[in-house]
Amino acid sequence: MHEALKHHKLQAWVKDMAGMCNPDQIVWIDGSEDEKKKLEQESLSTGEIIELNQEKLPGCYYHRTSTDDVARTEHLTYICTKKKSAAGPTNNWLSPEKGYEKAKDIFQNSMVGRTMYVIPFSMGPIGSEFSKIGVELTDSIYVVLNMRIMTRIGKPVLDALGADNDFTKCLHSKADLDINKRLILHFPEDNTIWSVGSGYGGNVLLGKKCLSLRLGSWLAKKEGWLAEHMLIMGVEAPGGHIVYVAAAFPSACGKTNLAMLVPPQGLKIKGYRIWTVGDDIAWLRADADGTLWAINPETGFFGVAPGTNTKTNPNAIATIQRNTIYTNVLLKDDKTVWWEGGDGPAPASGINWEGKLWKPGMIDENGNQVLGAHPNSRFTAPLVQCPSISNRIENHHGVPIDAIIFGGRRARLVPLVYESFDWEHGVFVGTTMASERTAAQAGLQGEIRRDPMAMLPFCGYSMGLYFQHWLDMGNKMKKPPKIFHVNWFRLDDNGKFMWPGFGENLRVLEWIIGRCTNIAGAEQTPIGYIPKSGDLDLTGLSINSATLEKLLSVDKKEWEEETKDIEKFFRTFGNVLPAEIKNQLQGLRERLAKSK
Ligand code: O2Y
Ligand code: MN
Repeated sequence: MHEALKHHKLQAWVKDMAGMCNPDQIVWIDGSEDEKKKLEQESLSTGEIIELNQEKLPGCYYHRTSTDDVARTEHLTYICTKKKSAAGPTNNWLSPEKGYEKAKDIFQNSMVGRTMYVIPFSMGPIGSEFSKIGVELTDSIYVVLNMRIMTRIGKPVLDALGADNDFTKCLHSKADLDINKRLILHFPEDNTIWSVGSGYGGNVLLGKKCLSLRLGSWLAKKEGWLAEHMLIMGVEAPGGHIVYVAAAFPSACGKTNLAMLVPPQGLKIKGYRIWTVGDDIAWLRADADGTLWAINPETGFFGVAPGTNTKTNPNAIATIQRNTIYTNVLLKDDKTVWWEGGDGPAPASGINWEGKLWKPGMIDENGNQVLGAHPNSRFTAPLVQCPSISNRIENHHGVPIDAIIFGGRRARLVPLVYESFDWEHGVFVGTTMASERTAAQAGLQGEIRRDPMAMLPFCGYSMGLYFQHWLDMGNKMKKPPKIFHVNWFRLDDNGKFMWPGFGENLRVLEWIIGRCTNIAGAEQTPIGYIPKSGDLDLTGLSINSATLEKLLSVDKKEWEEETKDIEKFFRTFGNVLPAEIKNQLQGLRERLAKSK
């Protein structure tokens, strides 16, 4: 008898959900190659996916979603807890009764004429102490094929689940793909996720944002670990020692690019190499050895296509040449794909993300440029295809983290890099993370959006308690990682980036690992330790000394203004904001007041 049949709770739940959704049949996903071929054939026959040019892009497929179903829908995403306060002031909230009731109406009979696929999946290496098992029920083959890439699925997961191990109950149905009947609901008290009415990305690949971050953060708080919106990378220094860092950036700040960084020639010759562990999510645990260890719970990249090219991210381009699912990019006549900011010129024509005939330079009825690819169009590709992939992604114990990096997109004020004084100060730095709109986003220039630890859309409980959890984690470690803040996005008076970014960011990482190994110098400032110009190796980089000085400067007046904005933001969290965080803000003010 198969393990799944022995797991009475799993059997009963599948039966129960099928009773509500009423599929024509139920198929248990085993994860085999045969099964994959069958699913591909079936979804090709219905047009759910389109086969791409198999000579140029072997194993690659194309999928288009509804035009109003192209991104995570935060306003339809809820945390459903008995008490509203448990969800905190920054999440949408419903009571579990209301949540189930509203969603049941939409799930009822939503799978009539369809198949319900049962996908057992593991976030993290199967059997690792870090890992969590989920089972997603879905009526979308696109979801099954994506989950195959993004997670570990099938029989080995059922074997690990055994007869009575716990699992997250994940239910998804496309239903009518109606935005007015779309809900993404999280029931942390029931270890359950319900998603209905969407067929896109973060809304439906329930292992990703829903389990790994929203429910993950809830479980992490309860069990004493961290579920974070962070890339993980190894920086191999000359001599072969690898320092692992985890880094959190708000969306659209180049997390995937940094995770796959290619060292510029000068640093490559010096002996630097980068090892990619993950580009989006990190699960971190303090070990008995007193240090912090991290895994990437995923097995794939779900990366943004526009802007990805051989210059910005050569490793991503190499990764997505095979076994990749492309969603909402432009389909070329030769059945290859293209996107704005990609390689090569725009094709003379193609079918765009909306399924319409497209030619370069087309203008819509409002005078706006018609795009070939949706700005949030994506590639789903296996981690193992990345040329810089770390050989430790299957390591059950993960990798030891020496540095945590928080990042922002700030046109002014925030220096290229600074190091916090200690763990508590570093947590405060994480709570102040923010992005600033640039001139490219007309009308809103200068607007600051705060996104603590890049977790505002993803923390499954009250953010104030989440900050407290970060503080408590510091007490669990004999040697907590050093915490840094970076900002690649400072602009000069002409609106030009002052720092070249991309591969050159390794020069900043070099200083960061130098600080971790006590070999790099720094100057103490009111906001933290900052490299003096000679502390960064800038050999071969043409950057003038005035620019560098500005990039590493702390403007007392502007920082005093910043503290007012931080204080205003902190009011969002009311009296749940930990005293330590308030004290840190006060400490920053006092240091600024004392400085010249
Ligand atoms: O819009 C979506 O559904 C995808 S969102 C996403 C995907 C991969 C990595 N990060 C994100 C994000 O929003 O942070
Ligand atoms: Mn993300």
